[in-house]
Amino acid sequence: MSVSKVTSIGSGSGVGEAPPNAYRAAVIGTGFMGRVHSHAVRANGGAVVGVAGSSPAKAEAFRSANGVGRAHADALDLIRGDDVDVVHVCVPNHLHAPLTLAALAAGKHVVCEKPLATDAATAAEMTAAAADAGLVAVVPFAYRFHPMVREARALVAAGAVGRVGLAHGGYLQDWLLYPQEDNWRVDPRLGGPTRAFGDIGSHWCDMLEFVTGDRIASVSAQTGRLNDVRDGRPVDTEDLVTLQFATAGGAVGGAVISQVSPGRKNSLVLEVSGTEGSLRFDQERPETLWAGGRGRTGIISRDDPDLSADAARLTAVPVGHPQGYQDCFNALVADTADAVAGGSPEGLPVFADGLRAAVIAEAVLLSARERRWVDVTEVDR
Ligand code: 4PW
Repeated sequence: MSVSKVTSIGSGSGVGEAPPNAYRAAVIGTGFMGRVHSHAVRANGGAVVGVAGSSPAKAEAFRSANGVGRAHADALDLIRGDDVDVVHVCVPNHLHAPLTLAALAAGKHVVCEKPLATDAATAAEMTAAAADAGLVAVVPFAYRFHPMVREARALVAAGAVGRVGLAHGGYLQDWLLYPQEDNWRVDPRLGGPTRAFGDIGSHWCDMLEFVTGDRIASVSAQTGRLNDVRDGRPVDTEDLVTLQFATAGGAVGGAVISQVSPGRKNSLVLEVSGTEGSLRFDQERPETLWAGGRGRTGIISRDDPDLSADAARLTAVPVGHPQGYQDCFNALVADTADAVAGGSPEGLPVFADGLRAAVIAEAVLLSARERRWVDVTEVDR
């Protein structure tokens, strides 16, 4: 299916001259992620032709606040529209599979939020459906689009770290700290059986594997909970995870995952060290990379003249003008558009990566439940 020029659509694109591969999107979901995806589509010169949400009123409110073409009461009507090239699925996790499968069946490319599904078997079914349809199917592991994450990856690949022996860090937030704070993610029927790990631990593991090119082979995990009751209801999902792992390449490591760490807003940190050096990326300081060595230790910044080509291509604004979270999504949409137009952009996270995250999450839950080391192959069907 070809992507038509977006300039003719008018409504919502907000640009004069759209990039040749800008696309027309349907956004399903009216929350924070729906807004982030919509901004990214438009930043790439595309148009959000329609939105659907959990109620007609929410869809209409989103439409008028975000300059979207039209509001739909029925997501399936929107998905099937002739003027939709790519469907962005930004709804609670249990709806990812039915909406994605409907979009693929309608011949639409898909960007589906993570976790791709609430279990690995469904994620596998979605991945197979996308492959069978020959459509672009992206899962937004958006932190891959920080230039300094690309730089870390390029440095590891070039041997600057040597043989990686240790990887550690974590992903800490505090937005679910208090028992009165509730969210659909807390409910396993809507969010799936893992919450903190599925929601943010998945980003950490994706970043580890993306940067090192290595794979987590076995895990030993514990889960914990600060709040057993939220909003008067008992809670089944975890607030906390501690993870130990070994990789196929022979490294060992650990990560701590929490959505209840006071003061930690979006602290995603990965440090890898090897026989030659260490690298540390901190998502809350995304313009720099700490590079450690026995001889020399320093900071690599986004204006380094030796920045790798892949890091340099993701530089959106001159140094001194910080770029961050939304820029990552903008870049993800630009690469999605490239893939829709037939390109093969470097490092685009696709459904296979979402399936990989779902498999690791199941291994983590199994390990915590049975209090033992689990080989990822045990759940990798
Ligand atoms: O994917 C994650 C979300 O579910 C995000 O990167 C941050 O934490 C923002 O919202 C949640």
